[in-house]
Amino acid sequence: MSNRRPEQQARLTSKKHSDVALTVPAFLDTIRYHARYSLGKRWGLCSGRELFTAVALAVRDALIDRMLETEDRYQQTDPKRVHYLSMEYLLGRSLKNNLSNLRMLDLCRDALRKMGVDFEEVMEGECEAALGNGGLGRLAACFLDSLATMGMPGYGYGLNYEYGLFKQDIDNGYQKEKPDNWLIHGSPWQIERPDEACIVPLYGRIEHGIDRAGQYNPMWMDWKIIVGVPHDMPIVGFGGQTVNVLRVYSARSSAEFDMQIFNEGDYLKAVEQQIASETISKVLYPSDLVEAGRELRLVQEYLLVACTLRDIVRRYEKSHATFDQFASKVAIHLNDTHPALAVAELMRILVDEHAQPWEKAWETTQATLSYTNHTLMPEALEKWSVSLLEYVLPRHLQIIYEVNHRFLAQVASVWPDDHERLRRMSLIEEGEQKAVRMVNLALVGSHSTNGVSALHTQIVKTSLVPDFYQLWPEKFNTKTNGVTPRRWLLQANPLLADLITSTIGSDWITDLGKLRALEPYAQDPDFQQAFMMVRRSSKTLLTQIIYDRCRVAVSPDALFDVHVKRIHEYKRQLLNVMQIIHQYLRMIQDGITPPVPRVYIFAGKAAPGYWAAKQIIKLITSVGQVINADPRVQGLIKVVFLPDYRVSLAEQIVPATDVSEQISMAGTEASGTGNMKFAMNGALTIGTHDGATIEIMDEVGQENIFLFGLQVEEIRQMRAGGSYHPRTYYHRNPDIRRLMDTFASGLFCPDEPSRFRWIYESVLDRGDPYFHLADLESYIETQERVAQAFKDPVGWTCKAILNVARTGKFSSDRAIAEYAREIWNIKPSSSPPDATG
Ligand code: 26Q
Repeated sequence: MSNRRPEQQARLTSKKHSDVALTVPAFLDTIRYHARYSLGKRWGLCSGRELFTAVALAVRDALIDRMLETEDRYQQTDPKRVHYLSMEYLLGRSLKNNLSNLRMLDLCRDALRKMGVDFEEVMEGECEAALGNGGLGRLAACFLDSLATMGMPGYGYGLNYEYGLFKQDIDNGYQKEKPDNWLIHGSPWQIERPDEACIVPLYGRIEHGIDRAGQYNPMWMDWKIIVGVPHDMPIVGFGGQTVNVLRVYSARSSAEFDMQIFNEGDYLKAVEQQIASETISKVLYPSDLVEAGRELRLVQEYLLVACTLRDIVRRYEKSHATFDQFASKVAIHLNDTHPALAVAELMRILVDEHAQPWEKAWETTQATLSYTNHTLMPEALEKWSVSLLEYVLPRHLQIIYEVNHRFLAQVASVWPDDHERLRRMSLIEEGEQKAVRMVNLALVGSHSTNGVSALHTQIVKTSLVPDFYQLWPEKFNTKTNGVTPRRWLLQANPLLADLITSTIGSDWITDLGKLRALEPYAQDPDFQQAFMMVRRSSKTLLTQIIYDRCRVAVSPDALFDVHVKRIHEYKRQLLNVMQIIHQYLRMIQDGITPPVPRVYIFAGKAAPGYWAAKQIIKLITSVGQVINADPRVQGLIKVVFLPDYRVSLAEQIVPATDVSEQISMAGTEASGTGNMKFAMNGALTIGTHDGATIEIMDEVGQENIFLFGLQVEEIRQMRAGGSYHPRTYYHRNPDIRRLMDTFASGLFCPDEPSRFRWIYESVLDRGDPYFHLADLESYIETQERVAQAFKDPVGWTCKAILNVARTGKFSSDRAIAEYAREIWNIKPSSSPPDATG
């Protein structure tokens, strides 16, 4: 098994699955056809990118046939459909994924070999679609894969940002941002649909009219227009039976629709207006913190909501005369509060445009919408100032006030005279700057609110919105996140995928619980051997990448300790650095050699305006520079920061990871999804009692994971009682004192010794808000246990195999099945594919 080359192994998997009628010569012809007639190039003169485009267009042909078939199927059977609204989709590259799900990987490899073209080089020609920041956007992408794989009628809706998440350079150890102009050469995956463009009015004022029947009839007047042009991206499920659509909108202007300019006939102003309109979908907001009061972001959110709802209503009206069946045919899901204006927009459409009575419209709205919360951090909760909303969306603000009025009356009928409670539950935050609380709006306007792990849902109920939980306990539920095993195991780790398939068959690809059948092999010396070989070749590949990008040579026999995710104080990359500094000082000052050589691997982007996060990147690179150059610790410890963390880099890191760092302060990471990808690929987790990491422990067993640190309740009590004093740890523990002092001494920044003093002060003088010192001792001890465990390769491998075998729960297929059954009430429209082929 283990002496086969990757290519041969991959072929084994896909030959078995191959159900595609296409032959190698036919596929080759299609590629050549596209090179010539779509790109206008002679084959021999195509650049790398053009080769990619020609191959992608050939694959797109296969996708489009199946996409049209899928849409016909939905039209014929008129099933209930889900519409997933998300400001972010972190898709990454699509060519290999599409080939793999169509089971055309081998076919394509053979075809390209015949043409004398390197397969991997063609794959590298694709720009990544980085239309997301991190976890939330990547989750949306995994969910699309699962919906299609399970044959669920589901559409994604988003924005077609011209610039995705910024690219990260590391310059003198600091992060530098560069624009990601990913659409500069167009995308072969997007089908523009100008005929379905959508007209969106904004700004203007409300005229308070009375209709013929004497009813109040508000008129939204003097609005400006932007146009949303849809671009459809085919999303193919594994096996190729279902191809759903992700519809992303680009903003365009339409001067002739703009009442004001049209009336004035001012040409230059119209052109300026056009430029302004087109900036709306220009760039993804690069943050997981909310920046208050950004008008452009509000307009982006409304563009998504307005275009999507028009599309949904248009499709519904094609086959239904009234709105009576709307909620039984349409589910609309809000990925966080970013699209929560959908509550007001759906009410506006039903009441203003379709003359529905308020009560009936409200019943439909609540029954249609559902909402996922992804964050507890107070600074990440969306609020829009009343004055901005009044300016941009006056009618929506009016509707929100009416919703609030009726809602508070309901609360008052349950808890009369409880003014404090009314204040807390109101959709409007009173104060100097009145603001609409989007969490409250999403909660009130939907029938379901879910958290993304068991612990997170518990915190949502008891601490984020306890009043709402008391009022409507039945609305709250948990949907633990998941990740797609197609991208994160089958494609990212083909060697492990083949080892698994040759051992237990291929059913696991669409039924990840089947990995349990690997459990008996954890003790099998032959399997262990094969497993170790697979991991070693992934690690060897990563050593090359590390050398290419960081010029640091590392050994694949060292323990690869990996901390990759967005840089954020709550995620505590700093805790990891403290531990590294401690290890280093023990070596050079105490002469203690660690049990095993280790490579600490970091990667991740900091929001451009997040000073502390950017300083932490500089800290990691500075510590790396000193340690990597110190001859006293050669071969024992290395620290690297891989620039520009993104989906494709994660695909290379995950299979090569021994230890996965999931060390957020308990109660801060809603779920995490990286944690799942690593465990599924055989990394052992060192982590806190936070997010879904707790559920990973429940699955893999306490003896196969390293959990440490304070739990949510302990932290809460220490906070409440004012009993956390970081200085006590500093004075009590000489190791902690020694490592903390390096932040003040300039050991890691001799050119500017005060550069990291802020860390010393923030931790010791400003209360250490993320409890680094409270968890440091147990983290250090636990890292010691990790090293001891790694010294026993067979014992370690056994644990790693059990991690793979027991992480089936964390497939996004399981998550989507739960959403479909318990929230959306949708069913597969075809039987799921039979992975045995
Ligand atoms: C909001 C307003 C204005 C600008 C930006 C934003 C914004 C953008 C992105 C706010 C939040 C985000 C992203 C949040 C996010 O990724 N949360 C993560 O969601 C994952 C999927 O559920 C969880 O696993 C992570 O724990 C959670 O941090």
